[in-house]
Amino acid sequence: MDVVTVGETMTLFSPNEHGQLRHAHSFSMKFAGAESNVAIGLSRLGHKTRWISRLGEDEFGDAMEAFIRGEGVDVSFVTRDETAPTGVFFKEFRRPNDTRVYYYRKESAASRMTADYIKEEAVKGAAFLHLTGITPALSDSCQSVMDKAIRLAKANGVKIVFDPNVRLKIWKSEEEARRQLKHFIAESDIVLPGEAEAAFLFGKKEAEAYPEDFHVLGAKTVIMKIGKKGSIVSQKGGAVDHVSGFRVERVIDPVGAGDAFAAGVLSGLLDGLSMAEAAKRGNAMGALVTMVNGDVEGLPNRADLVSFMDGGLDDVK
Ligand code: KDG
Repeated sequence: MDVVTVGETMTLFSPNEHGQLRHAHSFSMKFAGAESNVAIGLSRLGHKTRWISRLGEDEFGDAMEAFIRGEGVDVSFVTRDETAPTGVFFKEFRRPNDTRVYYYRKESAASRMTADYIKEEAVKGAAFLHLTGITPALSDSCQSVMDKAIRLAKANGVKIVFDPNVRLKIWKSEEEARRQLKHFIAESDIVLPGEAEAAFLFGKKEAEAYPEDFHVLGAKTVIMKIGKKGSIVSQKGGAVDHVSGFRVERVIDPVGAGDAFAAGVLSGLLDGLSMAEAAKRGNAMGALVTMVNGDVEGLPNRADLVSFMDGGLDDVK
């Protein structure tokens, strides 16, 4: 196994019209969740991935499991809950540059995951364990899922990659979010924050958010996403590189771009690229996903990625 990830995936109802959600008349049903997005992104590039989660014993759970399995992701450690539903969320394309999400996930099957569901054989042997800051926001038992997964990864020499994925709608408070996310950052080998997330975590303005704050907590490598400008790669006590982004003609749906970025970075590292080259692949993946509606629909296969990176479009200077 190359990458193991743990987290909630929801049924997504994406409106077929732009504007306020209250006026939407028809929706496309899709599946989306930060962690399975990463697993699917990697799988499309030929890497072996496993997604661990808990689904309702319902139609959405059945459809989701089949969809993710169909993408080549191992789902053999996914369990079912007969008394809690699969979570649901809606997107709203309110206006250009204003996409919102509305969750219906409280008490979902995934929020009821407990540490018992994380088995050593599911994590052992992987190169990377990918986790995000969404999972600990779901419930106290999901916090213990994170701690168990991290403990097993460390015991088995699996590198921990953490995307803070700050989702304030599901945290009890901003203080709690900061406290817990910093705890997981301190446990991680590689951290993939967005610029706004870094500013939130360390109480700074966006332009003042620096990877160094993450190093002080203990993170060895930080790759900070800086939107269309690309990303900044920083190694603890080492060099800081700016890796330029790719031009996006028109953003259709930005949700999922960070997950595509994570998949690109991990794919690059699995292929033996340098951190900066891996970040470049991440930048390309993120750009590709924003140009298509849906979290995973724009994730490329190898040929598509190579052609985009080879100058389908120019780099942003
Ligand atoms: O990163 C994209 C995710 O935010 C989206 O798929 C929904 O997993 C999701 C979440 O919890 O917000």
